Amino acid sequence: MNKQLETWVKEVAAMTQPDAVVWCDGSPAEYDRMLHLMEQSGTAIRLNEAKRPHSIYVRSDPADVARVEEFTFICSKSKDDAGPTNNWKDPEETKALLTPLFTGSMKGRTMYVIPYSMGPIGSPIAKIGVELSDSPYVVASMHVMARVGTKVLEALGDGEFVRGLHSVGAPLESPTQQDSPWPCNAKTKYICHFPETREIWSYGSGYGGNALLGKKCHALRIASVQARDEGWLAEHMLILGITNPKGEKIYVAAAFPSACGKTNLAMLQPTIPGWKVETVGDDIAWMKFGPDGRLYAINPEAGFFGVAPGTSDKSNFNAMKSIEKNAIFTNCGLTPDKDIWWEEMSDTPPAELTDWLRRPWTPASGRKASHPNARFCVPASQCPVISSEWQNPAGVPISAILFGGRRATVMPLVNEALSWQHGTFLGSIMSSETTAAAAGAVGALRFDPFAMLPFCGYHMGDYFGHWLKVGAKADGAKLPRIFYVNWFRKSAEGKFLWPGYGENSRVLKWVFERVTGTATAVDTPIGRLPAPGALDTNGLKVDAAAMEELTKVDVDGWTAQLAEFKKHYEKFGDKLPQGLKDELASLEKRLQGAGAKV
Ligand code: TSX
Ligand code: MN
Repeated sequence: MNKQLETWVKEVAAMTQPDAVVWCDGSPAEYDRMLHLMEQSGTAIRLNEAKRPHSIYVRSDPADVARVEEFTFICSKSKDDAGPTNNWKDPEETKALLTPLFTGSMKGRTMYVIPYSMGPIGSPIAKIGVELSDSPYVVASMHVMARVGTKVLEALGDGEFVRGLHSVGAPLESPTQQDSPWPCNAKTKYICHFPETREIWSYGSGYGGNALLGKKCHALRIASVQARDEGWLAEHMLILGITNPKGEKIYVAAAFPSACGKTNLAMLQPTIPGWKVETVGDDIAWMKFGPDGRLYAINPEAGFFGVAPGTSDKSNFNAMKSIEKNAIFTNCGLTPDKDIWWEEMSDTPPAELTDWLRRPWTPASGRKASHPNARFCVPASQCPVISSEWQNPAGVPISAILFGGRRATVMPLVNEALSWQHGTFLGSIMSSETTAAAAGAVGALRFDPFAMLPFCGYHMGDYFGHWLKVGAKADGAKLPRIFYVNWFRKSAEGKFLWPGYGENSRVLKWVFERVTGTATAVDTPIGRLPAPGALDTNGLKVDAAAMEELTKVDVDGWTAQLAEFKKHYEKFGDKLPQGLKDELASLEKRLQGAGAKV
């Protein structure tokens, strides 16, 4: 038994005062015990065994439905280490602030000790953490999303682990007190990260990224700091394998901001004959250089915790197949025959159901049956196109990295970076246009560099520098090629120019053939665009004018954006690496050379 773990568990139990401490073994019997506990407490409803075997339906408290960025803190010793894009708190002051909250916070509950491995157990890229939580929902979800239990403790031995402390912050003060179906602290929530000591303290929420500490807190915020210190990459990226009709295969990693369809791309069904896409991961990639000098990626997770609304046979057939059994559904609608439903799952909604707020609902209700952040949680192994390599401890060799955003204008369908440094520049200016739904002016650019803005555990300027360093010390010929893609270009009339979804396989094909050296490109001021005819449009119903619009350089549009890029860069002050300043200056020069109106 790991002595440090034993001591820490005792210390936390003394503080939080649970009725019992249970060490999780990770067994299927333990998973079933958690489901039963949730049914008994009113947290979960068992779904129709004939329709959705071995699955449960959960509704959270309306005050606990999403990650709480305004209460998420990076508690590094120096405020400057957290940088301008994170909330910062002093580590000692934070522990002094949170200790009274955690004191007695597990009264009347069980504290579960959840040893977990992010990545295949024993993989040289994997890391171990232990989450202490008073939530059976967290135990069950961690079973799905990570490798948990005794086998992790065996692999840990006397080694180091990330310490994750989690409480829903709703102690039961007396044995007769009626528990809430979704215990949480409606008023007070703190998601605090201590990167220097590899600790996470999460209080008050039982939902998603706030509570399943292996995911965003460990695999991105803490791991990004470990990756910086140890020379690897912890990224908010999907990983897919793509095979051509000859049976040749490459692996691609891709980062997109939210609402760009990362899970859909990871499980894509190609429309072009003979091509195959297989899923390695849909959210996080940990990448390290192998002995051969290539960059290898693992998916540190073991399941998918995906946004449910919008998921359908049309948008993601393989996700719909993945969730047929052994699933945990949160905050969607419940049909009278105890199955789940959410917006866009089917063309015709059920005639009646119960919505996520436990109210009767009909299509005429004029409101949504599911919360926009309703989720499914399922084992990755259930995906029909899961890659045979998804648990390879060595990872998969990455040949290309895609960045992208949701842009109605300016950004072409696909653009290949001129170099690793230029690719890092493209990652740093990743952005989406704000819509009427979000705060700020409609059409203004919202930057989300590398899709890491809410997930980087240190100063983003240093993060950019880390990317440049990784590229500089690698063998350039073996580095992945970098591309910027945009599925969301619109015409002047506001219609999507590109059909997206399965048709994105045409873009993946060009990426594949750039990597293997068989597709042609033209050098432009912004990067390398598909040469005329290089993009496979066989059988595609997109007219020539739209294709032209999708694959040309909008010199004036790019030029107009330079000022926004500069303003975005000013945030990072003197931590903005010289290499990125150089890239911005070179881009400006190339655009001027192309006759941009200044
Ligand atoms: O996921 C999406 N992808 C990637 C798929 C592999 N979405 C959904 C985004 C929200 C999660 C997309 N939406 C994509 C896309 O490529 N493209 C679009 C925009 C679009 C929407 C509807 C149509 C076309 C484009 N419909 C018709 O053309 C009929
Ligand atoms: Mn994500």
